[in-house]
Amino acid sequence: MKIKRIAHLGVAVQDLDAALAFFTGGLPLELIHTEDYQGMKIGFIPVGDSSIELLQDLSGSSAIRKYLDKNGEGIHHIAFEVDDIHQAVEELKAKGIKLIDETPRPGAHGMSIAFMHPKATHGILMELVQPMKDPH
Ligand code: CMX
Repeated sequence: MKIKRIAHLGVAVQDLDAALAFFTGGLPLELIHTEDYQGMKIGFIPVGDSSIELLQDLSGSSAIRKYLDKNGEGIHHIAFEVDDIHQAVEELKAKGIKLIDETPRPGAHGMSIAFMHPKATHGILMELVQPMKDPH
């Protein structure tokens, strides 16, 4: 497995528009993409070769809702881009590292994704991502 870069930092926010007032108004950054995904509203803000991924709960029962209720706003996860996500998942499984997604699945913004479990990663929720060649 080759880890190519930090693709994004996921940040849990209560209200995407309110967060954008800071991230794109207070800071000189730009929103390039928003998407509704699995009960969340997600906004992507490039920072150099990486992005900040703002995550707002929409459904009332998303992974972000539970996190916000427990911890409040803040960094939710780190995503690493890998060269081959299927091989990466198999390597982690062979090493006995606990995964949330034992098989890669379609994520936001045209990525194939797989999460590791925070209990296996020193308390940090980590995601592997790889751009999907054909998202359809
Ligand atoms: N970072 C670090 N630890 C976390 C965490 C996070 N973001 N979210 C949960 N945890 C910890 C909790 O603190 C808890 O620890 P304790 O048992 O010590 O209290 C433990 O993990 C279980 O957490 P929980 O609140 O009981 O929540 P769940 O078990 O329901 O779910 C998790 C936790 C990580 C499995 C779930 O949130 C998940 O599947 N996340 C992956 C999907 C996701 O987050 N999607 C949004 C991102 C979208 C994208 O980038 O594509």
